[in-house]
Amino acid sequence: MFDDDTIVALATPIGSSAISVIRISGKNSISIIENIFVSVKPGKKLKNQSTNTIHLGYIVAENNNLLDQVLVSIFKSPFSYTGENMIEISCHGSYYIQQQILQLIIRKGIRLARPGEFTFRAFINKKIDLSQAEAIADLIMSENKICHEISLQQIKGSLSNTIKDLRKKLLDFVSLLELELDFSEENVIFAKRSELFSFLQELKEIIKDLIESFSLGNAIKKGIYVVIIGKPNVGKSTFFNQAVQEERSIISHIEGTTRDYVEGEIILNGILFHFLDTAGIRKTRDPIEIMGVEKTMKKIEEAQVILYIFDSSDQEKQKILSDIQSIQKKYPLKNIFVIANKSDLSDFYDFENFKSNIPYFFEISSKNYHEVKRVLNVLSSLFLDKLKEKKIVVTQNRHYEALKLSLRELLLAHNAFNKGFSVDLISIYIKETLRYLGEISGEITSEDILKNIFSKFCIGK
Ligand SMILES: Nc1nc2c(ncn2[C@@H]2O[C@H](COP(=O)(O)OP(=O)(O)OP(=O)(O)O)[C@@H](O)[C@H]2O)c(=O)[nH]1
Ligand SMILES: [Mg+2]
Repeated sequence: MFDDDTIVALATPIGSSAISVIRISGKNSISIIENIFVSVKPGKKLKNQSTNTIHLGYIVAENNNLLDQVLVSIFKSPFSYTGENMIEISCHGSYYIQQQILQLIIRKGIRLARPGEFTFRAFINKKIDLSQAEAIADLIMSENKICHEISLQQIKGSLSNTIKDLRKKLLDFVSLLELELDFSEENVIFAKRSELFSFLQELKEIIKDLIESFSLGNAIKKGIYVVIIGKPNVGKSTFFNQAVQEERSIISHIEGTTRDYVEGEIILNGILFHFLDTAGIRKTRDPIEIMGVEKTMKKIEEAQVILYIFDSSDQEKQKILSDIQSIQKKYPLKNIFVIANKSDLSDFYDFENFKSNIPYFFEISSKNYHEVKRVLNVLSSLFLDKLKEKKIVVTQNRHYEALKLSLRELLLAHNAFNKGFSVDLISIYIKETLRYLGEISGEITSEDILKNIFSKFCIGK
């Protein structure tokens, strides 16, 4: 995958803008750009300038054809993003100028970069590790505050540092165990068993915690799904429209108004939420409504939050409570919010029984935006608090898989240790644990993994 060609790409989007940035990386970048750049200061040469400096001048093509006035930034190896010699040309942002300068550079023998190739070189030159490279891709894609924060934290190396510390300690132990194997005839013990045991225990907890953080991290990256359910006519669509601040769903007093689900998005406290308004759940013969109810059931499975709405004036309170309790039982890991709606119709409802059984219970009128907003605030705070509890949040599928595999090997090591199995077996399991942990930061990687990660980048990054 890696060659040491000098590469070029447009780092800003194609099309017109105030300025565009063209990036060049590789050992010949400075000497080649020297040939097409004329400084405003007569006689000034790029190769004599110090690193991290900016120079005003012109890009001049063959036959002294002037293309643009530009700023050229110089980064000398190793003080650059890729670790190689780099140049960034800030030119005027017209499509014509971008293409003319790019083509001129290519004619001078620099090739067009592949997607992610700059970041790949940063990785090869140990400027960043793999999980940081992935976080850079996430950062470019992040569209809300929380995703932005999580990816920044990962770029700073929070996950990699944790993994590196764990690996280093494990490596120390495994080296001592291997040493014992070398001296097996003398029957000596180098690795203190009690220390190894408590370390394995500690490691297990840390990895479990990271694995657990994934469901939250993943939900936050993709947005949290909130499915609104309840009997027909209780005010689900009214609540939904208020939440997404749009007349999205049709509201009417006729039962079974919403037959298909309707989706809307909002950002609360920097977290993206997808709300789903669904067909009211009831026994019906209408084939379209039956399909709607089936879809509702499927959406419930996928959601992180179930928002159950009922009509406060409904006489069958006991039946409603037992319905809610069976939902709680069926989905113990989901957050269940319950709303007694249409509270404006009367003051005489008694919900003591509900309040004592349901952690998130609200009496509101969905017609009143401020009351709906109160529910939304509790909802977003719930997820913000969950995030604050976690020091590190795993957001990449690849990390999640590697963590699960390393936990599997670790449990085997732990078990082998408990049962007093031989040192060589324990050391095999620990080495496997090390291997999977090493895949996260990229200390151990296959070419396929690298290709897969860097192909997700855009050209110029
Ligand atoms: N008084 C009062 N009426 C409400 C309130 N919320 C909804 N309604 C009314 O209740 C009726 C049903 O509201 P919808 O939002 O369509 O109910 P739904 O649960 O989506 O109904 P389906 O789609 O048929 O399942 C409409 O006439 C609403 O105006 C409320 O808080 N107070
Ligand atoms: Mg509806």
